[in-house]
Amino acid sequence: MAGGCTFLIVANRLPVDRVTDATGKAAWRRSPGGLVTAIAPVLQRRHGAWLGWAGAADEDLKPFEDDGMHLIPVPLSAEEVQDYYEGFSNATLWPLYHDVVGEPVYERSFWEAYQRVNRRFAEMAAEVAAPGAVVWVQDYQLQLVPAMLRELRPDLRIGFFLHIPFPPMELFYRLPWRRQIVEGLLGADLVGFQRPGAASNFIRLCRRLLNLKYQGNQVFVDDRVVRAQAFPISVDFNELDEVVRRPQTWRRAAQIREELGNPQKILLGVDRLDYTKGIGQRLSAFGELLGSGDIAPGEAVFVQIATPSRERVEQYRLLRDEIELQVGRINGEHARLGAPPVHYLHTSYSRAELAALYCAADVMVVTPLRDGMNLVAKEYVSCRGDQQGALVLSEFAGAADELRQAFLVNPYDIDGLKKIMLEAMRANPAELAKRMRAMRRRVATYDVDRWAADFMDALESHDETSREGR
Ligand code: ADQ
Repeated sequence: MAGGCTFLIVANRLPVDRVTDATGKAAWRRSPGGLVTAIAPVLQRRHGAWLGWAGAADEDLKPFEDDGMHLIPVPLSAEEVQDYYEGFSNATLWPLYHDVVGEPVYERSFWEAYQRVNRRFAEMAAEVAAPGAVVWVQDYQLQLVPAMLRELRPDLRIGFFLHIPFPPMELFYRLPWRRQIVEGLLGADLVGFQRPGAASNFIRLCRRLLNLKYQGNQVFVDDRVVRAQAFPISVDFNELDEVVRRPQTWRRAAQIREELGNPQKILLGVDRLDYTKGIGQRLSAFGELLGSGDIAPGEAVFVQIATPSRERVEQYRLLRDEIELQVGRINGEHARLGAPPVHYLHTSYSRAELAALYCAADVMVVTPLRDGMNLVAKEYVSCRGDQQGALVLSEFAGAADELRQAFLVNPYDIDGLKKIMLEAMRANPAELAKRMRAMRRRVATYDVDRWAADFMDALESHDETSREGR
């Protein structure tokens, strides 16, 4: 059975959040975040549809239109949310794919739910896709969908993009269902990753685990060719660049500085509260610099914005307690009345306010232990049209491949982190400008439109000619 959608996005979540307006009526609002910004314009241009979960358990919603997009909700029961989403996706795959920086939970009931929910997504996609339609499946929650969908609808062109890292073979091998996951992904014509290293990890795995032949970035599966390639995701450079051209953004940045007591230097971290982001490491380094007197009292403040996430997963609750303890300890030891050195906030900000924070920050500290890309680093660069500001960036973020002029650091090395944070604080304006100019050139060229266009071009040009090298 085929439907009428010629272009379909399949993602765990729909690109909208439910909000209640002033009259108490429920409405939908486009979700913040990179993926939606990147894909919504492509979807609107192609009059496509987006299939995903609406965010609440046990509800059966009809398809609806919002913001020029046709949205098709996929229902999930409370138990499925627990086992497929919080369980297999966020307690098994997330830590495993991030180099085991958290301990993965291998639970058979989670796997059962993952398969069941992936099948539901595939069946619903098969029903609405028009003959020969293009279907773009997103991220680690839906890795079985490509093969399930291909089985139901071999006529479709299927792309898959993984937003998080893909681990080295030695780690991936631990997964009891490793074979099924790789076979699931191989249902796609094109499997996209953030970094070239992730694509090579995947290709090596196809060879070792499934004994498949490959050449360059092509893997040969039965009579098909699957391409595995890197497409580093990016941000809407022009949108941010435009926001910071408005004088009110800089006025707000100056006001933020004032509110923080006009310190010489403001250091900033903006992250989802996640154990992969290295928040504890950067706070340790900052605390030690205060303790040793390398940073004088009142010289610098650290603003850490940490949006709580996945709070029903135990590791996330523990992390939150740990970070709160650490902030409390640093402030207890080093604060003066009314002037804490660490400002720790859970607030969710508008784009304009976030841009003002980026403009106010002398040093942006991005220190994940592992990260697929990290959009915050690219957003900071996009906002610094004044060519100032220093970016301290972990070598283990995908963004480090492109932002080579950042102050690169190994976040596990606390002494190294201290040194580089000081270096970034003390760098002279000419050096900062040189680094920032180069990074801005990169992000301006490889922006999010380019990412989506490159992926779609590769997917749509994937045809029989790919087999020439066989
Ligand atoms: P995340 O792990 O969520 O994304 P990141 O890439 O940094 O990480 O994106 C976070 C986004 O949320 C940014 O756009 C940021 O501005 C926004 N944000 C964070 N805190 C906020 C706050 N308090 N208020 C408002 N906005 C806030 C996953 C992968 C990444 C990959 C992206 C995209 O883990 O590696 O870069 O997907 O593929």
